[in-house]
Amino acid sequence: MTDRRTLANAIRFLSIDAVQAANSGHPGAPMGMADIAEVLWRGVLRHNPENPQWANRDRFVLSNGHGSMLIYSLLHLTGYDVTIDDLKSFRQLHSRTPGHPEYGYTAGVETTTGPLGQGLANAVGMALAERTLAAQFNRDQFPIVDHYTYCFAGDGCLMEGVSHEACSLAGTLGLGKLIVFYDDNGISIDGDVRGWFSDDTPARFESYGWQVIRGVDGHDATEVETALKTARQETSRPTLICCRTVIGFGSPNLAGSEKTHGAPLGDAEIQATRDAMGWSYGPFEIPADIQSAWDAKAQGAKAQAEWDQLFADYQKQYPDLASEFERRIQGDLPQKALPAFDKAIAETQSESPKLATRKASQNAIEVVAKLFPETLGGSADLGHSNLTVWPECQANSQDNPGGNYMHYGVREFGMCALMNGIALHGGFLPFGGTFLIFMEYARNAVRMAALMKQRVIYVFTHDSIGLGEDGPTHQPIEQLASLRSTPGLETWRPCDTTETFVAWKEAVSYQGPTALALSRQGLANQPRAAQQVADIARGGYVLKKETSALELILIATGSEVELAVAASESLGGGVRVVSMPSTSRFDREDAAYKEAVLPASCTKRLAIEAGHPDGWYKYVGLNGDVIGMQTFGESGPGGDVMKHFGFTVDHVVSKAKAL
Ligand SMILES: Cc1ncc(C[n+]2csc(CCOP(=O)(O)OP(=O)(O)O)c2C)c(N)n1
Repeated sequence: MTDRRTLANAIRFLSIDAVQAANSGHPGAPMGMADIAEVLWRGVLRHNPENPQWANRDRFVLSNGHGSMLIYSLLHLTGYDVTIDDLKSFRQLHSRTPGHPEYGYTAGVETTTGPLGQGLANAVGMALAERTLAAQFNRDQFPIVDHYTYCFAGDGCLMEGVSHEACSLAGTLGLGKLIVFYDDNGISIDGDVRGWFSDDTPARFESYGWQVIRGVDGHDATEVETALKTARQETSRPTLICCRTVIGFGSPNLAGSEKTHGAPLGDAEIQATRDAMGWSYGPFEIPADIQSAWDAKAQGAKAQAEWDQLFADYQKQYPDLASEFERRIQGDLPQKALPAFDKAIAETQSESPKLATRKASQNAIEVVAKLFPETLGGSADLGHSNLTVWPECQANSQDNPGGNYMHYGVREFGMCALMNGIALHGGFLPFGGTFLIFMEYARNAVRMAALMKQRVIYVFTHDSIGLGEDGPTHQPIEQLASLRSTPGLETWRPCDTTETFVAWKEAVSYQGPTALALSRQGLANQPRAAQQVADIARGGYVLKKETSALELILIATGSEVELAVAASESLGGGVRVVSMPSTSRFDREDAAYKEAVLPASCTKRLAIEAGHPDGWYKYVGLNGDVIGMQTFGESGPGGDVMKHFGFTVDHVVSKAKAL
């Protein structure tokens, strides 16, 4: 029987050799965490390498994503579809082993990590999803949802503020099946962390309400195993296992040094490490006995077969619940939901009063929650401002783990990173609200949702200077432009109830994230024919057609659509008003549709939006103009602020006439 250190060395040398071959990468963390990984992945982790999608697998997140060769080695050794050739092409273009673990590129990678701290927050989201799904679907004798979420995190993850947001909430929620290994090696890129990181990390996590297992020797498999056992026995608190480790463990001259963090060891040191560790095999060579000791395929197939049997019995007893579970895990929409949504949209067109779009969104959420039982809403402590609460929603908590509404607290970044974890886990349609301006606190998690193509919906209210009195700290200027420039993120800024309903319908059916930018102030519902209602989903459409030869096009979004319509009335019959709630959606339309909405022959075009103007020039062209915001706003009643910055009929009319 091969000893555990030797098994762990397989990870070390695959990592060392791949980094050396790529001439770039991070060997230190995999070398330091190899012994911990060996304990977790050989025997404890319940997974099936031949079916990485198995619904009840344990989730594993490498939050210190720079140590990507650790997870690639583990996936290869345990039998996932990650070959030795994949490891040899580490960090090469189009390989399945990119520099940082990327969701969708490599079988077994559960989330994209690299932006430190966020993987940990994703893991909290996964553990929350597991508990919520379990509460909704498990029945007596049928724990069909019953898995752990494990996470590796380094000093960098714990220095990042988002780790506080996520772990504080995990403690309050009592997520007992979340187990985090802290790689306490005392080193980050600049060297010994004591100069910049002197927190009492165990005490910090204890204060969050976590079980903390202190002082584990991360190179002693028995100690790690005992800690893991203790962690798994605690079911009402998450656990942090603090492991003292040595970065670059095994390298005779570089172990313990930041020099191993992010650079190849070099041929001479690699040979010295081989000699010191008694590893007599060549680069990328794993002897058969070591390979078979790692192979988890049979174990995984057995674990899944047991679960399959459990699920088959569950199916017999609860056929409807079982098919609903399968639908939710696959992320399919309920069959009747979209036609029902269309009916709700049509109703808004015939009977909506003047409403703020945040209020219209609340009405839409009521429809969404009824049609989509997978809805898991929430807000970062602005539920009654964002209007994300709906009459039947139930707060999710330790006492009510099946609840469909999350009080995320004042934690925008944590909320958005958790939502990514929830979406990745599967079974849910997460949405979360905050003010549009505080999207900036969450910015990188929004970007990660787009990068991973996760269906997450952001309810960003108070979408312009029109919010008024709270002033420039709260008034978004450049945020819409920033959201619109994010690849794969759909941004909608609807002008009334009907557009808001359409935006929600598009958001729930889009495989990627959607940002809804919603007004605080009331907006009248615009008249539309059925075809115009249908065209909203195309992102831009003719809301008010000219009644004589076309002379001028006014393009607007959100609260400025009303203004454009009013200005068009003063400007005469040759004016067309185009409402463009989603530029990215409109951009994907074919040329004929775009030409029908914005005919090239009409070069007099004016765009109006109370946000940064730059993005609008591609629609108005060189002869056009934009009324937007290039300064910060001001505090004052919303109407006065809008007037002060030129969002008036007179100003629109005079700008239009000047074209
Ligand atoms: C948000 C973020 N900031 C900065 C970085 C760049 N970075 C990558 S690793 C690292 C240091 C991490 O230190 P630690 O977690 O202790 O990792 P170790 O050196 O032990 O491998 C930094 C600053 C990053 N990846 N993400």
